[in-house]
Amino acid sequence: MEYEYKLYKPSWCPGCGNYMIRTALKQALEELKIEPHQVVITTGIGQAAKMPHYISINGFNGLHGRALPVAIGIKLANKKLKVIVESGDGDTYGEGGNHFIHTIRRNIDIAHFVHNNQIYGLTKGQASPTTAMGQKTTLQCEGVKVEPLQPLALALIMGAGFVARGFSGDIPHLVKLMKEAINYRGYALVDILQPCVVWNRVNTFSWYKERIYHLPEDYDYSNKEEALKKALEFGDKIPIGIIYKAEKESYEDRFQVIKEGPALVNRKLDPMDAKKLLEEFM
Ligand SMILES: Cc1ncc(C[n+]2csc(CCOP(=O)(O)OP(=O)(O)O)c2C)c(N)n1
Ligand SMILES: [Mg+2]
Repeated sequence: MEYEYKLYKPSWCPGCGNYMIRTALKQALEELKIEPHQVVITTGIGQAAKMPHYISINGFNGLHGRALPVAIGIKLANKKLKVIVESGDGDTYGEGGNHFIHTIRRNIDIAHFVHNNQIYGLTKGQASPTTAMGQKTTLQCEGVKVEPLQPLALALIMGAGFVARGFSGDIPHLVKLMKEAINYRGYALVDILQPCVVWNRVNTFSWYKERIYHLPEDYDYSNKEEALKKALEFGDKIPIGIIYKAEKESYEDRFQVIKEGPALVNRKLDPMDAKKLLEEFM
């Protein structure tokens, strides 16, 4: 029997973009016929990071900014699992910025869905790394005085093989992106624009809707220079879709010991095997 993911009542605010991301995630997993024992979601801390509490899925909350290292450990131990990381813009690009950069260098087989509401939601509206320069927040009352981080361009420059942007207000399109990212072998980033209806009164649903457009059918996502231009387009017009995609060898496949044979977690380990190694020192 095909599995239907159950949903639990969230503590998200009414109208929050997180609901649509959860709807898209449920649909993507069900359409790909992935059952709960085949998938795990790791998150950090934040409103976005509560995702595994509200859907019947294996989940692991790491520390703030630490969703990716947990995901890497899980994937290396059990390569058969589909590993998905969900977290906020602050969690991913701020506290977890270092892990973001170095996970891309590894190209480990993870689908990474960032709920980018351009604000620290859980902690009540401080600027995140993607909040626009000049935007007033509950903390930056004179406006933000640093330039925003460009996540898609950064991912591209670091060598990510799958870079996409979605919008929580366009669920069918987001489902397609999520399915492509889950099926991609390697690190796949989907930055999802997600209005925070309480703490970010600038980047609202209508603000995004006025600016967002779908990349055209004939857009060539294998052209990295074009992709970089699209990745940097964030103003009067904001493209959504797969911005860049290329095949790359994944991290796991670079290690013969992981690539061949069963998942590490399924191998029989006899502690006495270590005896041979210890004998050297006796
Ligand atoms: C190391 C550390 N620093 C700060 C915090 C406080 N904190 C918890 S969630 C959060 C912001 C989360 O923002 P984001 O990742 O964008 O998620 P959102 O709530 O917007 O979905 C902060 C600053 C923490 N828990 N740990
Ligand atoms: Mg946020």
